[in-house]
Amino acid sequence: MDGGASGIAKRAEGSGKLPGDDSFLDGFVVDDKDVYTTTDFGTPVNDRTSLKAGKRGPTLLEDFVYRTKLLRFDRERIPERVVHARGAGAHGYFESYADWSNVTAASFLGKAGKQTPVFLRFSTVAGSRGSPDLARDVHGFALRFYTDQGNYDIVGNNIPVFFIQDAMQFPDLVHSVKPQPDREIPQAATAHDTAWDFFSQTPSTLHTLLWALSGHGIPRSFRHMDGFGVHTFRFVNDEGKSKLIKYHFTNKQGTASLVWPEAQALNGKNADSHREDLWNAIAAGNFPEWEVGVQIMDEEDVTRFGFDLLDPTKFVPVEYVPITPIGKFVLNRNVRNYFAETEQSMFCPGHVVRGIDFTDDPLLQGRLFSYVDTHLHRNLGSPNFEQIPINRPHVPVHNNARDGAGQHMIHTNIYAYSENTLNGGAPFAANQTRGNGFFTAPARRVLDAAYLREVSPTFMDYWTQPRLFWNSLPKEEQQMVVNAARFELSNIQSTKVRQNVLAQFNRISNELANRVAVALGLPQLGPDPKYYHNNKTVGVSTFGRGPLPSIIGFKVGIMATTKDSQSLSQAKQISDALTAKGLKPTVIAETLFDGVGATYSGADAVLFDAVVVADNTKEVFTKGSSLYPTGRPAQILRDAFNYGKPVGAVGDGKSGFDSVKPDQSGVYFTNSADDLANKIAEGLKTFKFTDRFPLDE
Ligand code: HDE
Repeated sequence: MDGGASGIAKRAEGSGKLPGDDSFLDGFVVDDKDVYTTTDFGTPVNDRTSLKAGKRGPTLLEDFVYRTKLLRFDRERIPERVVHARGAGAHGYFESYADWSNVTAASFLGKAGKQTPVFLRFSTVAGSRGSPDLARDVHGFALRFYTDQGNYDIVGNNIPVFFIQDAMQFPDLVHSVKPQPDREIPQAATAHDTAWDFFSQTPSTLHTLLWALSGHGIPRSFRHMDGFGVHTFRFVNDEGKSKLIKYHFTNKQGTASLVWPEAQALNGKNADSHREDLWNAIAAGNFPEWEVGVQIMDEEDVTRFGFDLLDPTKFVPVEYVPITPIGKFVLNRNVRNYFAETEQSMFCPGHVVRGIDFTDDPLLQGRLFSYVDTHLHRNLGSPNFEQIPINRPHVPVHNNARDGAGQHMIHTNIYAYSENTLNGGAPFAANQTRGNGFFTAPARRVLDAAYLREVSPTFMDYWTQPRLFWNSLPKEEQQMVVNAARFELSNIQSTKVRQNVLAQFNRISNELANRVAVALGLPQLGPDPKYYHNNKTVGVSTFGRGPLPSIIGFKVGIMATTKDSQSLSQAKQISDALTAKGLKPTVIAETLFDGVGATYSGADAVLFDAVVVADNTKEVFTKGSSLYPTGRPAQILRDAFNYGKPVGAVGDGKSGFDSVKPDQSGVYFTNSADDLANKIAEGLKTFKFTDRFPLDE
């Protein structure tokens, strides 16, 4: 291995492949084909049986083969992330749409068509590493650019605002949402007293909470959600002129979310649905894409919109500042080893490059400390986590940092101090004009101010923007928020906490508060109108956004019976027609059989985006069988319908739909396999037929 970061840079450059490939990791890959087992120090050995004194005798302390095998095993885990423990990552590349040097000196944005490798890790926040994917939660969106001027990480989320305004509050937030400490229940859920007690006492949480209670909390998949940088950052150009910016990562697949009962059931049936969807899409060559956009604002705009751009609980509505698309990224390569790449990826908001700068957002400022600190902890105290293959920059690293556990570099410069003369002064200090260095925006100022532990008065309106969000949701998604709040609050024990939450909701909307109150058996509240307004914005819902641009990789269950060859051959025909459209059909029958991919004992509506029934299947719905739970085939259809999925049937397959009227939207009865496939594909673009979901009167 031609070790060292510069060696890696050369390999990546010389490979001649798109930067989206992960060839920069090639030098670290270990493949075990046709080789003998060795110890960690390279001695070929037999590690199948321990060394014993006689056939039935005790294992000997001398057995270094046993000892090294076990001591390695005993240390396989590193601490999981204290938050965002559950996640999945993939490689890809970013491509700049243009030369953006008028606004930023960042080299990866310096030329139209310029490509930069990226690694993205998606996550949920509250659950532990083994928790199910479909927890209602904010979702992490941590994006690393391996630029030719060093690594740049945007450690964002799928919701554009955050719960709190000061990093000092983060441990409190996390303690409140994590499982209650006595019994460690519930896992990956906020439906418990401590979470809502904190939320109701910290009204800055309300805005993010409403987003999480809407479809944004339960996306269909990582591919179908957007990302946001959340904080306001700075772009700085070569002349030192700076702009305030907000990042948007807009997915090109279309935004799609599940409904809550569906998400809960899916967690039981397939706890890995999000990571599986991402993996399968990339493995099949259906590479997901996001457009990178920025809202660009002047330094003077910081309090112009009626809120403070340094307050991370606020977003900038697009009516105020449009989003300028600056590039796109594509995820086109799965990891080769989950632990080595995804688990050991260590993102840092403080990983920045020339042309980018921070702002004084107190949450961002606090994060700049916490991530490095947590990585030191996760890497068992060693700062050399930056040298782990997935974390290395693709450019040479030169500084006077030395040694430490797991040091991989062989530093030959013995003058590891600055200033020196004996090494000609190198490594030199780089800055705005020398060595293409990082520099702080010259416009940045600290006001002449006293030292305070106080919240800025410009941060104290916690209700206007949640109301803007609420007003802007279609009624189906408002209902979703109400239902989610009813679920969460009916699962907590304390009436006092429920009342505190309703009082906060009531400052956002009297209607919201009272629709939740009614389900909790609590009295209706009079309006608390100080922050009420009728403004709306666009682009904040997950429902009602029009047809999805892409349905590639969506899953369709085709119900058939092994008792009828016609039913099976028609299922096959439907399957072929759907496959031709880039969908992933699975034929379901009583037993596995040629062309049958799932059984009624294993299949469930939540495993599919749409469900259809082949002809000649009547018996499946009318006769029971010991091969599957009572009523299961009919239940699959009923659930699919109730979860708002497109459903349909050919011929007498219709008999399975005991309670479904053919004239409802998203229900397709036809006499031809091809026609059904066409209709289902069309229906999948709508994804959820929300008119099936009951609304409050
Ligand atoms: Fe994080 N956050 N966070 N966070 N965060 C972590 O770092 C923290 C915040 C986000 O896929 C931790 O490596 C503080 C906002 C993502 O590896 C930790 C504050 C946003 C990830 C940490 C915040 C995020 C993390 C845990 C101030 C969106 C996963 C393990 C209140 C803009 C990254 C780790 C990955 C992870 C601290 C708030 C996003 C402890 C102190 C706001 C996507 O360092």
